[in-house]
Amino acid sequence: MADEALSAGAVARRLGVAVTTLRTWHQRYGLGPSEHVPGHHRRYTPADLARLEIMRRLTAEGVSPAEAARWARQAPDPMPAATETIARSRTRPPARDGGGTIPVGRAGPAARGLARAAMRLDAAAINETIAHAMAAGGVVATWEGLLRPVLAGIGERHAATAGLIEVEHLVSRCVSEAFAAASRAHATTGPARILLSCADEEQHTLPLEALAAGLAEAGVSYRMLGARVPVAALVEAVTRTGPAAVVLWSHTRATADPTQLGALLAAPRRPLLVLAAGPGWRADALPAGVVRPVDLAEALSLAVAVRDSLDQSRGK
Ligand code: B12
Repeated sequence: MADEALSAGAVARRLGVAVTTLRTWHQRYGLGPSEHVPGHHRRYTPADLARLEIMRRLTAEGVSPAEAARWARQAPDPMPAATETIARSRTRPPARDGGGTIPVGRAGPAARGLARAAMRLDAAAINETIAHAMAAGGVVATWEGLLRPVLAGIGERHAATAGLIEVEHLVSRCVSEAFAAASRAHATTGPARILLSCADEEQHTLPLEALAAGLAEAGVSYRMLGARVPVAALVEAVTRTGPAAVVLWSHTRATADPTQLGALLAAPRRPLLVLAAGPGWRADALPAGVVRPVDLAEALSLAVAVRDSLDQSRGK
């Protein structure tokens, strides 16, 4: 190990960060050099380097340094042969998933089966499991009991190992397709009074797709703008279509700029209800008049209530 160990300067160059940043990560988060040769400065081992690469990558993605450090410290030691590749790469995961399982907490056997199918990248089994759950229990039960635990488990494993990206993508794709099929199966008529949109730069669409499928199941028409909607485009859509409710999804702090909500409230055709949905939004930073649902069921019932009150006021 000794001849593979690196000085702080060499590590800083490889990672593209300042030596002072390395020092801060060492002092504040315990991510320092672990090799000690008496009479010399401590040096960074390949395992130290792999942990620092996770730290660099996650902080660059907007994860807080304290949270990134927690994941970095939990990362398993890489194989020596893999370390060089890891250190050179900016985008590849620092440790590859070597099998294992996706944790699903207390979720039932269907979720465990889905997690196993996901690990095998078995799209047919994933699709079948989701379709079966949708047919048996509907959108909310499928989301809460099956999909959410597996998605959260994938996120957990990914954060700890930086692996499973292929699993995350395949499962996301299958979930999207299942929700799209459910939405088509319950095709609604009448004006779309609910507008669904992701915040600017937000790529996490699945919860919004769950809401869309839930609305379709409840017979409520909606319009879905999908991922990464710039605020000007969102306001334009509101101005042109005059929705009664707008649901703006933000999954991470990085996309939760409350001025987007302010723009909706100031739009010429201000919606009756503006929902800030998703874990990105900070409850204490929302403009007055914005509602923050806690889960899919609440978002659904608020949207259905708006539709019902409009129908009543129009004497339908
Ligand atoms: C699938 C996934 C992706 C897919 C998304 C595909 C898609 N079409 O949506 C892809 C691959 C695109 C992706 C990209 C990225 N991702 Co991602 N992703 C996930 C994953 C695994 C699941 C997301 C999801 O659908 N969650 C749904 C449930 C599981 O989330 P939940 O928090 O429990 O949600 C509850 C609340 O939101 C609440 N709720 C409150 N109001 C409402 C309203 C409604 C209507 C609903 C339904 C629910 C609800 O109820 C929900 C449960 O029902 C998560 C892990 C996770 N735990 O979420 C990471 C995760 C969100 N991603 C993460 C990251 C870092 C990224 C990337 C930056 C990675 C990268 N290097 O590019 C990019 C982000 C790009 C961007 N700018 O948006 C991090 C975020 C860390 C952070 N705190 O900031 C996570 C947490 C993974 C991790 N642990 O590191 N991701």
